[in-house]
Amino acid sequence: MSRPRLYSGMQPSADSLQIGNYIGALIQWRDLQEAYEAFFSVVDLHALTQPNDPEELRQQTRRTAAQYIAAGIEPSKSTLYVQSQVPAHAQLQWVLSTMTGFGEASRMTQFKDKSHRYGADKTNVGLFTYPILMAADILLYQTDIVPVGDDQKQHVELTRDLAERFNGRYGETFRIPMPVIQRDTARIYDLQNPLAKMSKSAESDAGVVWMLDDPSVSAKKIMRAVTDSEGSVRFDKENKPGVSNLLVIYAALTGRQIPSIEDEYAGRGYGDFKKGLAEVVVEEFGPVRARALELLDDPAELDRILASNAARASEVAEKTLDDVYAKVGLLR
Ligand code: AQP
Repeated sequence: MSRPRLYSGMQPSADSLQIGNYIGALIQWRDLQEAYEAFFSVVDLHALTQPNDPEELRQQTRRTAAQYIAAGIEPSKSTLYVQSQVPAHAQLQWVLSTMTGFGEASRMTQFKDKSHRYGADKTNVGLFTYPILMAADILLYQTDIVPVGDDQKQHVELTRDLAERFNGRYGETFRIPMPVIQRDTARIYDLQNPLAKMSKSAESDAGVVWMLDDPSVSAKKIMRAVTDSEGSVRFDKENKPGVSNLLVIYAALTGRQIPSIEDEYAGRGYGDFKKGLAEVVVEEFGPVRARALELLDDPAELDRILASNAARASEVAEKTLDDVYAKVGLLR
């Protein structure tokens, strides 16, 4: 019996992913790839909405793919590919954009936030149509579930609306995908500003732990993480956001429950706790980093893996696109 389909992706918007990407997404992806027929994309077309140096973007795309594999996404089990290598994404986006209301797209809060942050001069139309490209990504694969952070929920809802609209107008074409929202506890915050989410595009990298950072650099960042003056290791998101964030990271990487970590560090200072967490981080990411760097040492082999996975993705995507083109009246 065929497994249900899963689609997710990340933007190659930095040289390295950060540990929020790992805890909030990659760990789940790795587990879900057993039960689902999974498509994991490096969404380079989405990354074009930000200014990029072309050679840098190519490198960041390879580096992102290498980190997926190093984190345990198996390209022989899941389809791990680069979005722009499957032309159907951009082709379906055009059709869907003709069915999206201007007002509807204008309501997307991520666009409102980002365009406000960048200012009108630096806001491109691609940023505005970003959610429609995301809808195309998901719908091409007849996806059942889309694991995303809660910030992306609105985009998956738009995807569902567009799929229902298309199906209503032209007959059953797209499967209606369900968002699977990661728990709030899977959200990781910036170590220097524990009220802001840890992000690849953070203004300062002092509070961002990169997956490919040298272990000694990551350890230093953890030792310098902002805490509070209370001195007790306990979870209290509202009053102790810094310590709570460190506890969430600790628990996520060890599979332990937060109370058991609180018990272990009861009566000990933040220094000990941070040292313990630094060891956990170094232990987790040491092998991931080594594997990613090994893959990046042989870009030709990595490109070969990505090309064969893109061919596999194209086979599925082209079927959906053909059906769509025929239904909307394009000459086949
Ligand atoms: N801090 C985080 N905590 C938990 N999950 C996170 N994700 C990102 N940051 C955290 C999850 O990682 C995936 C990456 O998605 P993306 O690259 O498309 O963009 P993003 O969510 O905007 O991630 P970044 O790191 O903040 O990238 P930039 O700075 O480029 O926008 C998603 O599943 C997300 O939920």
